[in-house]
Amino acid sequence: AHAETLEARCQVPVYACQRRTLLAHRNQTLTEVLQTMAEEAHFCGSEARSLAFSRAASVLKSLPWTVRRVQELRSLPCLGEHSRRIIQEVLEDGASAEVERVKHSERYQAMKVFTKIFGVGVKTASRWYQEGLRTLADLQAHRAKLSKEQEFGLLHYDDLNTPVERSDAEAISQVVRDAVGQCLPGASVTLAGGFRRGKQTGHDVDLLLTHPTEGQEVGLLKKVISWLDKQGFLLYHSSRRNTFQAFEDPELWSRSSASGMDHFERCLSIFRLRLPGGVQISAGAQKPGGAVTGSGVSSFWKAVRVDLVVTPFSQFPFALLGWTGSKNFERDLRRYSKHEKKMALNNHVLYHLEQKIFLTAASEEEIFQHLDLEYIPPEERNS
Ligand code: DCP
Ligand code: MG
Repeated sequence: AHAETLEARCQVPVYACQRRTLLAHRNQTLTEVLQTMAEEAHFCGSEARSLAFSRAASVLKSLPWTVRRVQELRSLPCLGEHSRRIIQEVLEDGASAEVERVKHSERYQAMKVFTKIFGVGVKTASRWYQEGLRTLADLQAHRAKLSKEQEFGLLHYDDLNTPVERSDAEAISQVVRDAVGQCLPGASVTLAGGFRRGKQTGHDVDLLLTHPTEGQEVGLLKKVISWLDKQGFLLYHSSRRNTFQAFEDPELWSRSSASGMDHFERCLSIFRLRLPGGVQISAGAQKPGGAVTGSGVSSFWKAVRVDLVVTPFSQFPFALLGWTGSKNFERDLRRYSKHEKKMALNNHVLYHLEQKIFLTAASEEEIFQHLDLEYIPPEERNS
């Protein structure tokens, strides 16, 4: 009865960017099964279905009570028939037969193993599955043609699939801060992504670099990478230049931003993180055996995925908002901007589609103000 009173009183907004979602929530069991279904749909290329399950999970994460009966879901948004059915099964039987079938299916398991390789997406993983491959050992025996990125992904598979601890993220931020300080005094390094939302672990470290004098940031990334490389911090890196064109058709960005891609100068890297207490080993030293064989246990360093993103100062608040996540929060911010405010938001700018003007912002708070949204701090963006 208490839950139903809460439900009656609780108007859950449709857009994730209108909800406050803390990391710890009350419906873990249900959100996990829905996220498995979202992942499975994504593995099948059914993005709409995947999105529906993600949105359902996201709504449950924001609830101030634990759902015990399916009737409590009556007035909630974003809960489609399929999600409700699965939730009901879990509530009544303790598990959903459909979700169990998915989790144990050969395809889901193989896709999971392959997509966990850095640089491998659903398309490549599906192709390997079609070709009859199922495991990493199959992949190696088959001598599948790999990109440079994938080769490193496979080599450091175990490390890159070990959660990155907050202390690792802080240590790497500090190393990058030292590098940036050497290359361009006054430039700043900001930890974004899940760690900024308060997560204790993550799959990578997302760092934003900028300088308060616009233009000074040009050329910074090359110097930083070269410094890090010389010090032996990089196992792999690949950079992309800035391709943002301020005078391009704003209608185009609103579309390209839907995929979560931006145009900043960026470096995808694999860091060689020295572990505290370990003896110093010379730069370039290799772990005994490949990561795939699982014999890298006794080493004093670990491989960590790090993204370095350089932003011009005037775009920094947009980049910070975009790179803080969560993905559900970002997606809904863009959707809300477009449909409720007739504005196009991406990681670079906010553009009013009818007034045809750019709305500038010096902070994330100002962006929320432009959008008539209550400010939601990073810790409450875990939708
Ligand atoms: N992002 C983006 N454009 C990209 C890549 C990422 O806007 N080309 C955004 C999406 C996420 C945020 O940056 O909201 C961080 O991406 P991650 O995949 O690292 O997600 P998290 O940091 O939230 O998760 P994890 O803790 O697993 O690293
Ligand atoms: Mg991250």
